[in-house]
Amino acid sequence: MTLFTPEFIAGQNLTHAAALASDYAALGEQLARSGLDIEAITARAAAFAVAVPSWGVGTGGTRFARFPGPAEPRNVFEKLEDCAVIQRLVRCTPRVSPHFPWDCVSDHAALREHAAALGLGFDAVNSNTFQDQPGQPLSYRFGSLTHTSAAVREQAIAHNLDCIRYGQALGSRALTVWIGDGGNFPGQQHLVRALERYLDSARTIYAALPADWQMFIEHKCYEPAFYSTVIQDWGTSVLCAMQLGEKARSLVDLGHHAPNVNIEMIVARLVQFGKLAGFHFNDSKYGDDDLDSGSINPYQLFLVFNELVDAQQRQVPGFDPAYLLDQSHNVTDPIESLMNSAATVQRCYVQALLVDRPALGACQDANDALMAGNTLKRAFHCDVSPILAEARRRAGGAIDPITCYRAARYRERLAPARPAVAGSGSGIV
Ligand code: RM4
Ligand code: MN
Ligand code: MN
Repeated sequence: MTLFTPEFIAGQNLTHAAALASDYAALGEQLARSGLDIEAITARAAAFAVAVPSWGVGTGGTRFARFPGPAEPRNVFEKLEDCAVIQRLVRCTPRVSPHFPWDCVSDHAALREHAAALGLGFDAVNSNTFQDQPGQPLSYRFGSLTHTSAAVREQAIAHNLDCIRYGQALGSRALTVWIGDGGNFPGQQHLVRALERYLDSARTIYAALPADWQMFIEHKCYEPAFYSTVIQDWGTSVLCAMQLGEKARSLVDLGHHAPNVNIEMIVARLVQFGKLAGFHFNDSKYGDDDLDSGSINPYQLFLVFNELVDAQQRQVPGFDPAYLLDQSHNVTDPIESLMNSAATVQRCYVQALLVDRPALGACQDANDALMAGNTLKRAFHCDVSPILAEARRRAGGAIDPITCYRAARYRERLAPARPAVAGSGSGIV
């Protein structure tokens, strides 16, 4: 951590400062021709934040293998140190989303102080009833909140209540619930009864939410249940959220849909009915690949932000989605991947700010499909890199975060102090 001092970052920035100043000025002139004030846009970029998943700083893996990298974080304190590196360099990731029991400690208030000393706060807390923990009395092999056994359901509910308490101590204001429950074979589960059991369990959790908290319900179409996942899509998730009440909303993880699903349209629907909790940003080619945001389909991410900026500008009441990353890394350094993703999400937000909305609305009214599409593409094709880099520079971050990170040789220097541990809690598996 002490590697990334303001002096070190400023020193690294010297190499890029002149080019940035000139690119920023050129982009400013270009935008001014369209009536846009670059300073206003840079201010919006600077105000943008996306939370980092604590589980993302470990190397993930697949069902087949995990290839740990050097100097992996071994506990939540070290995970926070890595998150602080990300924030120091990109300056748009001030909060961390913790996952329990992976991030459990004996004193959560002390953890909060540790984070604050690193310049970090906490975002939504995540419960985990998709794995068995050592010493756990009852197994989640056949489900958790929807299990046929009341005792298993009670254990899973109790864990979620614990998560709310941990989150209160950490300063969080939301609980994200994702369950892997479901069936692998037709006939394995009674489809209606499984969802009834979910609603019963979820009601108990909902009732324990503090007044200013929200419950984020996360859907996913498959895996680990390959035939009939209980909370399989946004329809089921929003129906449950509506049953539970005001404080429950649907969370959209971009990787949790079948290929080619129109996710931006789902977002528009959730916004329209006041039920959008927020996002787990990542990208995928096939399913829940958990790749870096925008690495496969950056236009889709832009179109999602196009809906979000539209809602922001229409001043939709209660519109305040949570932005979180959720990804896993098999072949890259997690710090680098998370920095890339954070910058890509911020980039799409800024590009969406450039959309000429009156022109788009006129095209829509006139049924000018071609020019409507071109209006969006015009914003998407604009290279807003100088705005992102300038926002980072002004906030004390790196003009070029990856180059700056590599120059410090963080992993190499940290490796002796962070030897590999067998069965480390890092990563998804
Ligand atoms: C799931 C889902 C959840 C995350 C876990 C680790 O696939 O995306 O959000 O908590 O992975
Ligand atoms: Mn997720
Ligand atoms: Mn996922």
